[in-house]
Amino acid sequence: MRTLSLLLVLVLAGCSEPQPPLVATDVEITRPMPGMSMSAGFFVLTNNTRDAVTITGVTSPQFASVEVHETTVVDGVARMRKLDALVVPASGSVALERGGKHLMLMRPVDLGDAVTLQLMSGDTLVLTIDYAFPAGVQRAR
Ligand SMILES: [Cu+2]
Repeated sequence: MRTLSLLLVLVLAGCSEPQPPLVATDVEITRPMPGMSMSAGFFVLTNNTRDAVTITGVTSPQFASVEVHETTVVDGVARMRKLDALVVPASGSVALERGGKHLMLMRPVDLGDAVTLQLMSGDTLVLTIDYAFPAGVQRAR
């Protein structure tokens, strides 16, 4: 029974700290390249619930348009396509990263030192991400 009790303690310990249902980590947003009106957003979304969360839209006060894209390489040529939905599996995570799924932030509006992203599932706001550009890094990458 020792193993079972230990497991039970671990499970209870896990429950004692309420976790937010959806968490974004490793957030990085690029500044628009000079002369360009597009930025990219990368982060890992982790779903702490037992139900899949489907992101159907992203809005930002700093960009006129935000889309979820996926980069795929076809015959050696990288192409981006727009995704209509981004599913974060139950008790799982999805990574938005260079060369894969990512956010495309288009047509900046009064872009300063910070970006706010609002992730929507239908009409429901499921997560707000506040990101500040690293100080002193003005150069686009
Ligand atoms: Cu893109």
